[in-house]
Amino acid sequence: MSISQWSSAPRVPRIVQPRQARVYNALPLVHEARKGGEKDTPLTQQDKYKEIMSNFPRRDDWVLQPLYQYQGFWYFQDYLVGLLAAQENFKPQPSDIVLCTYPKTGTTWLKALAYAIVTRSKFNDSENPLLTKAPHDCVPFLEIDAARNASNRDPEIPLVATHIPYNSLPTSILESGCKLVYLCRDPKDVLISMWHFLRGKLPEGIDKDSYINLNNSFEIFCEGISSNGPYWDHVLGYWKARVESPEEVLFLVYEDLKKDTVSNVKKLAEFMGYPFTAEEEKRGVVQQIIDLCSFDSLRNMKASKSGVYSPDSPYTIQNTEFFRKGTIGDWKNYFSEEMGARLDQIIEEKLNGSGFSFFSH
Ligand code: PAP
Repeated sequence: MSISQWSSAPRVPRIVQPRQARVYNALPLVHEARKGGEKDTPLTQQDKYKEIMSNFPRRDDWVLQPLYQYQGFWYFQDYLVGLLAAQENFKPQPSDIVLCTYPKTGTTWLKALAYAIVTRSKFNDSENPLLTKAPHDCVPFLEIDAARNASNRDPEIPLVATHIPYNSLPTSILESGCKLVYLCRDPKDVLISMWHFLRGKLPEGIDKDSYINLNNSFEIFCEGISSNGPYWDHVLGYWKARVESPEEVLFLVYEDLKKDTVSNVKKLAEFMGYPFTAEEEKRGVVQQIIDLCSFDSLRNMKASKSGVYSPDSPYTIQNTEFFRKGTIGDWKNYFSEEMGARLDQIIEEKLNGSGFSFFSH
């Protein structure tokens, strides 16, 4: 694949003009990768992606690591390597259902629910892998596990998950007719959840408040700069796809899923092609799945308390980090009313005319 094919310009209909990025001099990443004078060592695929990336706009003012802009969105470097690999290599199964989310919008919950629904006739209640494996280990991420190694997938489970925006999904997915399920969440709670998560990545002993300052994170997020952001463009991409092809894209909202879990879980099962029968409803199967996947249930599983997600990738995360509060409106404990109103206004302006609004949920 030649470098020119990896243009950072957005493919397919662009939702908004990407903002003018402050462009920093990119580090010579490929040379970083060849430490110790190994000049003749052939570049790995990852090194090649990093070399390509060094041509992309870069921002150093989000947290932890620089962000690179690709097809209108911002990414951490390792994540973007996975995205580029997925675009180039990922081969979906025709029956695949792709669970699509922006980070911290309820991915873990959606993975658990979808997995429990799809596998309910495969396992009896005491055997369900969700009892012993964390949701992230039951449903692979296409840009992390599945893109790195196709054998990470269980071919009998037609589920993969992704944080990739709609317009950057691998063409193989868009052309395959795979069903997509999108879950989004109130941006104020998303930012707070992300802020906690990223702070948790800082080493012990560091002054977390000065390193990942909430006000700075808020300002930068409002500018559209965050990993996988701008958040509103992520939402808009999937919303527009849902408007165009409702039979291929299901659009869910975390707050609705919290407030009316039963009907949203039924909708999810129906859309995925695994509807509950009247007999199952009578037996209470819907409620059993909801209970199994509830915040308290998942958080208290042994795998959630002790396991590590993706130990062989750059994304080593304690499973406990995926379970914090799981509530609606935690932002009120961190932002002033004015900050909340400002972010609401930005999002509403960005979504204006699309037919979707967070205010109606
Ligand atoms: P990811 O993008 O890194 O995979 P993701 O699962 O999308 O993370 O988001 C984590 C959020 O979902 C956390 O929100 P909080 O920080 O506001 O608490 C987490 O608590 C919440 N969460 C995880 N599991 C559940 C669940 N079963 N029900 C409701 N919320 C959940």
